[in-house]
Amino acid sequence: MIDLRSDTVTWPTDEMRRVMAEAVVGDDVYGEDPTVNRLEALGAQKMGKEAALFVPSGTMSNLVALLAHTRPGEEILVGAEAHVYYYEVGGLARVAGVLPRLVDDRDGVFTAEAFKAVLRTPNLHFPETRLFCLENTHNRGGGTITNVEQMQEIYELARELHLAVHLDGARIFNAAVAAGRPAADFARYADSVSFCLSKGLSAPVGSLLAGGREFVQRARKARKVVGGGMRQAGVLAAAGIVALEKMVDRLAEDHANARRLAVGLAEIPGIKIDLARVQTNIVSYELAPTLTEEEFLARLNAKGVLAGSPGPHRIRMVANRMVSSEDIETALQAIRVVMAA
Ligand code: TLP
Repeated sequence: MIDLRSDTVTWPTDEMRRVMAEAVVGDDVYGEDPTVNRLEALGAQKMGKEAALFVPSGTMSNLVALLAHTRPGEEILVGAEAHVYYYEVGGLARVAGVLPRLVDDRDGVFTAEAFKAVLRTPNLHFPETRLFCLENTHNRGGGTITNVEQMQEIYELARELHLAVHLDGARIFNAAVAAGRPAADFARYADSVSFCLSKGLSAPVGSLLAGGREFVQRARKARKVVGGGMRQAGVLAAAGIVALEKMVDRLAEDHANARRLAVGLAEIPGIKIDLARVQTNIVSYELAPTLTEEEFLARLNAKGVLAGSPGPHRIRMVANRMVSSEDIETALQAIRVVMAA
């Protein structure tokens, strides 16, 4: 099977499995796991932040960030297409108890204008606004990048309003590699940043939530609330260290494969794709109205290719370490046959 459903399908590398077996561990709830401590320090350093917290998933990382930034009943400004609003089972409302006010991120990019457009002047009737939530790269946007200058403008707006900024940087290293800049250049314009080790970076489990020391202390407590305090988690953190030290540069291969795939797709009748949106490892495209996404995915599956669908007549394919450039050619051929039928 050529699995293009997500970059989450990546298996740990041989080196990861080796360091996991040999990891020096302790009880992390006591702060005594040296490997977790090393991963957290490394993650903080990569983001240019004072501290970081190891969490089991990107979903928990975003949730814990909301719990640490807000109180129930407060309002957050979040992208209408953002993962934290769209794909996290409503945890923001159900667990954090915050009210989302939606910002237009349909183009897969966040702008200060879009935030300004939904800001309200304080009023007795309104909830207190507390936080801006960004996502970079933007998953539903198709792996699109909000550039550093746009992030800076949003951050300056938040500062003027005394609001905090959280960045869902699940794929921040994809943005960094594509832009040819360190991830810290992006993270600089957020008070907290969540990033995943288990996507293109291939660790089996885990995300990090980085920010100021005091924020991370609050986040540590919030992680305990949601049952995310882990014990000998150094076994997992060991793979995370390899992910951060050795796997970032290779994301360029995924980007090249995504581009290869997108260019091939653009030539297939019945497929509509905006090549300008293919900026990292995600390829999102539209099928002719006569073909449903279910039909397309089933026929493709029968030819040994797995993909996903973010909505009606839409298909998402994500380049990842398990898929070679030859596999991309094979997948393209399968798509040509399905579309010709
Ligand atoms: N995204 C997954 C699915 O949940 C859709 C995927 O296959 O892309 N933020 C962003 C921007 C994400 O894309 C994801 C995962 C998460 C957070 C959550 O991470 P996990 O899966 O570790 O909870």
